[in-house]
Amino acid sequence: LITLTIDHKTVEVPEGTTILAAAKSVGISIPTLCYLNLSDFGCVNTPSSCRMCLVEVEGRRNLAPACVTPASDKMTVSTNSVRALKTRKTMLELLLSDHPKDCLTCQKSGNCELQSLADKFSIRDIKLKGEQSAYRLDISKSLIRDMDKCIMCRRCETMCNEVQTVGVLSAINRGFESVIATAMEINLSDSVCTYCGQCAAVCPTGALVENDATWDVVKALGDPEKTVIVQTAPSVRAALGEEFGLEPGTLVTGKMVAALRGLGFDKVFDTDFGADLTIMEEASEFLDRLTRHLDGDTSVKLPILTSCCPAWVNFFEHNFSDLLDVPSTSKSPMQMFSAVVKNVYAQELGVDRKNLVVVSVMPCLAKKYEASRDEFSIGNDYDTDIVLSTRELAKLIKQYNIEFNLLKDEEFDNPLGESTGASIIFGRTGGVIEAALRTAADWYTKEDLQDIDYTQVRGFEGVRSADVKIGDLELKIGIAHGLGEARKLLEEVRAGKSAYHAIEIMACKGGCIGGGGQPYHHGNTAILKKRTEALKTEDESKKIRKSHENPYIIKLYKEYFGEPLSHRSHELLHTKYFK
Ligand code: HC1
Ligand code: SF4
Repeated sequence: LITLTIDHKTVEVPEGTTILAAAKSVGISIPTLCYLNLSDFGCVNTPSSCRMCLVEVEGRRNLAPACVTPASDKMTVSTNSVRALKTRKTMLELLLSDHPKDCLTCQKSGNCELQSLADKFSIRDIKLKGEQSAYRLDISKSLIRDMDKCIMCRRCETMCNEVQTVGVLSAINRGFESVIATAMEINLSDSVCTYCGQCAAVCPTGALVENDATWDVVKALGDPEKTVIVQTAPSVRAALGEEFGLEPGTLVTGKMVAALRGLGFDKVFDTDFGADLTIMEEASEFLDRLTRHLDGDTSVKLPILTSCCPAWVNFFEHNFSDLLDVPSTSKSPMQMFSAVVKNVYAQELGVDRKNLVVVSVMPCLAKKYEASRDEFSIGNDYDTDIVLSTRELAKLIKQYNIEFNLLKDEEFDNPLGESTGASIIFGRTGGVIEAALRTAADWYTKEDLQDIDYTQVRGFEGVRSADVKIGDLELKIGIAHGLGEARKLLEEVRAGKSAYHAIEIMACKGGCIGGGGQPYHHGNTAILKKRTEALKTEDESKKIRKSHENPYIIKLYKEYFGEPLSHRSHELLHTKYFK
């Protein structure tokens, strides 16, 4: 350990600790804009470009950037000398001099780190006047990129290149001309962007934000011709409360349902029903491939890969198009749900599908893109009409004057609001495969197994390997979250060296609970773990915890689909992948 003094406080830290981390350990928060600690994701963003963290180190002539300067024994640091404060303020004014002054209409207003520093430093006038950047907006289904608002912190670049290994965003040019861009400055929609939204999740300003669809929902809700149905993804309930000041990990399922009813949706249903349906098909596919493989059928591909995460689907379509027959062909729960609503439930309701609007509330920005894929529509009539992120839903609830925290818990509507514990854990890493195991194990052993907590597949390491025994079968299960981690498992599959029977992949760290549309968590895994715990609580509170025991799923198969993998289920519940 080394001992130093920061703002007259004695600090003891291990050698190699930065001044920034040493200060934090004694409750001194030095401001930062570019720095982002993603060490749980395998990297730290420290371009040291924003100069917000400059501090005074006794004996040094120049101020030192605290994010990259190691603390040393007997060092004396002042984080709030007049020179440090003045320099920080000047740096901030410099950043603001080339920044649009449209805080009132900026989508990031209220969540912008630059805006909150400007307030903290009492900047009331930007004296420096200079040239303004003027880039064109890049609008895709999922994201809006406004490089006029970019402060070159490079967090998105680190996220896209190092964590996700997608490599879409990087800095080009020098000096005033420098900007984060795609290769050849093409639009994101023409690039290999997966729409995972993790760049937007870490952007400190409004340079990268979701394509906001709240007004489309307002219009649909106000249209008397339309029957508007909402479905909510498993992980939304574990994070939505944060937007209303509740502690991370507060489960708000009942309040969320009440709020959605308050907004005026005709039916408040649950994507979790779709997740149970996904398990029916995916577990069947898995057992089918597995038994044929064990019977010596060499045409069968193993491992099977889960396919419900749309950013992951984009990633393998772009990067592993030689392996398109490996993932499960089951549609995601969101798309299965919407297909059932538009093609089966519409008839039950006696509503023409063109007058039915399906709104999905998702933790994910790639879901906006997924909903717009051609294969999920009949002409211009899409199965999922509008996708809102968790953040957008919170905004809508506030617009409709609903006091979220005062709401009394309400229940989902039936039949498509009924779900099991298995579907709830879809929202966290390892949950989809655990849900599939709960069903596959019962089906394979022809028993009603009681030991259904597959704790081997749980955890937070980026890549995990689990040995699972079902009956006489010894299964090897792989789990990856984060696209960089997924790439490692995929390279093994490509090389024919994968020892796994099944692999679950989620594009975002933690799974959907860490999706790009969730309340901002700034790479703080403690928050993600609390959201994971919330889903565990809900799973354990459910009377039915296996997808194939959902009574409405049983009814749907009896009355409509027949068996999993039947002709009808192939028509409505399965999909294809494209190069
Ligand atoms: Fe997910 Fe899924 S779990 S993909 O992570 O399979 O978005 O929450 O809705 O579709 O159910 C997201 C979450 C979500 C789907 C389900
Ligand atoms: Fe990269 Fe994901 Fe952002 Fe696309 S959405 S640019 S893949 S981080």
